[in-house]
Amino acid sequence: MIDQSAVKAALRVQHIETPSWAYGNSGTRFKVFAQEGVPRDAYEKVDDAATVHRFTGVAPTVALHIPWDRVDDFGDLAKHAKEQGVGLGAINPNVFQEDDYRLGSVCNPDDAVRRKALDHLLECVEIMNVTGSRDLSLWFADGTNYPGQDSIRARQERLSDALSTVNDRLSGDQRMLLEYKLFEPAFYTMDVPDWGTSYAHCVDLGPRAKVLVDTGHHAPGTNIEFIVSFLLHRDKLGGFHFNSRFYADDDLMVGAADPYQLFRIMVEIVLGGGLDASAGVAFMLDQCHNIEPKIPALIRSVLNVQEATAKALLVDQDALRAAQQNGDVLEANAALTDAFATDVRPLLAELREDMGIDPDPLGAYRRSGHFDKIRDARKDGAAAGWGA
Ligand code: RM4
Ligand code: MN
Ligand code: MN
Repeated sequence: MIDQSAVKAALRVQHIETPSWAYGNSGTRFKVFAQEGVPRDAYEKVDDAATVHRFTGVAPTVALHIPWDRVDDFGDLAKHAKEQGVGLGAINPNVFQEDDYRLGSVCNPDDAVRRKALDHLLECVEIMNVTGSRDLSLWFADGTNYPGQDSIRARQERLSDALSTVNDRLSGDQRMLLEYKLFEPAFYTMDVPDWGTSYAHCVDLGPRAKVLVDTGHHAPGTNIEFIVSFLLHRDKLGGFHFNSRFYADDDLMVGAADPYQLFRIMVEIVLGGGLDASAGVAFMLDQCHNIEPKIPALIRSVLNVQEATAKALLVDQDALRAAQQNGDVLEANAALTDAFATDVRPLLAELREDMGIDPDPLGAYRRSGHFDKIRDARKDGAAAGWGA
């Protein structure tokens, strides 16, 4: 028998971090469709993250991307976040949007460019010191497009050097999470193409360095839950960038393309103790809402993660283990599929009532009239976004 109150207790403390960049305008390389009511600066992005938290109760932090969210005083931004009921989460350096980075950032063959990229990473550690953020999320667009373009080995050495300098700057409970991505923007080699490369660097770096799994960064057919299980077992799973993909790095809403995959990932998290705070697994979203309204899309995404987690918590682990031990393939599989088939919405509605929030977060947001308010308040000035 599953203890429903234990399930609710686990869900109550699961924190899902939203990304500041998901609140701004975004698009593909073909077109950015401007939306109304979009935040104009980091303060307003924080306000929107606070709105998502108000309606879901489980999204108490927002990740920042530097320099997209650069402000004069990060202490003041942290204070503003606190006043709105949220905190500032992971800091994401951006070393991919300047002309200097044509041949890469920390792996660039040019010393001066490498130094510039490293300085930005170190500046982000300084920002963490002010915001109180625990995690530095590192994603490098570095790689090559053509065979022979640069030395694969030398680039790995440059990467190690930069990572170890950053690692030495971390203090307290600070960590660095190293994200990998199979391809794009480089198409021949990426310098951190897969979890194995990230894992090897993180092992070298020691306990502060962990792997960040962005669910959209794998080849089609990759068994992501295997990676999750392996890394968690080795104490090297730093966290997730959740999103959905149909083709490439689509950045669609998590749980939209393949809710069963999300469930299977959360099953490995639950079985491996990854929901315990001591496991240090950060549940973050990394999405772009190009055609759908942003705040409701983020509410939907948070709910999707929560639903998958609830279903994973409903797996009858005793029955699963017994079936596995008996070699009963069908019963073992049924332990998972039964949990996946359970409608967890009534349980989550109850949980929300216990938490003092509306049981229907999306409906409540729509009824609140909040969107009309921000649309009017943000009529003037330039919306934040990629501006492509
Ligand atoms: C990358 C990667 C990073 C994100 C950027 C915007 O593909 O997922 O995490 O910060 O996109
Ligand atoms: Mn990502
Ligand atoms: Mn991505």
